[in-house]
Amino acid sequence: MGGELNNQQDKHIESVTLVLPAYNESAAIGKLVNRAAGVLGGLRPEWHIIVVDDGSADDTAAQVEAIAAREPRVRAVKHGVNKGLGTALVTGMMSAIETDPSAQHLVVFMDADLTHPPETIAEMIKAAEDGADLVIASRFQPGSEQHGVPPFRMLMSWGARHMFRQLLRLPGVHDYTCGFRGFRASLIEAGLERFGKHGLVTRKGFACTDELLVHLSMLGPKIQEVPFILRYDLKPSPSKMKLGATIMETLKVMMEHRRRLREAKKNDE
Ligand SMILES: Nc1nc2c(ncn2[C@@H]2O[C@H](COP(=O)(O)OP(=O)(O)O)[C@@H](O)[C@H]2O)c(=O)[nH]1
Ligand SMILES: [Mg+2]
Repeated sequence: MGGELNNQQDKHIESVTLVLPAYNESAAIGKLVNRAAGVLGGLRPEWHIIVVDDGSADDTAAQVEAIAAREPRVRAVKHGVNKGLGTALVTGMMSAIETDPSAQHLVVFMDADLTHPPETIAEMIKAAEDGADLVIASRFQPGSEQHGVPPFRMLMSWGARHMFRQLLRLPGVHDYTCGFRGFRASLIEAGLERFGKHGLVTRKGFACTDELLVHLSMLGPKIQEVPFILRYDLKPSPSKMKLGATIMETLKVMMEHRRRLREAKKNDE
């Protein structure tokens, strides 16, 4: 069967691609891409930034294209219409691994709203070189901080954290719902092979983030968290998360995964 992960690979990270899913992020995107380009350039000579512009109605794509005209390592991949964060994640993953699906290529996903510091990518590379296949920038590690997060959002992430830990308990994982993560390209490729392009992420909305994690966890990757400082106070535009839909979809992801684990256990017996 395809979709197997080779855990015996060389752990060195040679190249990094940062994928930024963006929907109407004109207030943040230009500033963020320039800052991230500076950070990545200081980390590895081989780096790329891909902005997945998901049918934005503002000049998000135009700002990225202006930067790309002078920096060929930056590019925009555009959806003609808004297809949702889940579809944008898949587009970003496929574009990122197209030319380099190797284990030495780290693909990092991050919000495009200035709340996730690209400087944390240095720690993510270190964690990968220590052996991780999947690195989570976590809000729940010693050294993590959260600034400016509205109380209801704090409650939601706290609730999701405890429910995921009760129901699924992935070793080493405390933060199941943050979109700031690094994946070896080889893990993404194995995930796409195992679940298919339409099966790795089926949720169109924000629960896609949790779904991607639980699906990839089935391939047995080594997962490690690094702390980061969430600067929600710097967010220049309102959140695009639909609260009610995200809660419902997240519960579905948890239940589906529990069912899958139970069936797998039954088949083993
Ligand atoms: N491609 C794509 N990205 C989206 C969509 N909705 C939100 N995003 C991006 O997903 C990230 C998370 O959204 P954000 O508003 O920051 O959510 P929050 O940080 O959870 O409040 C940001 O980079 C958004 O631009 C969408 O429909 N498509
Ligand atoms: Mg955000």
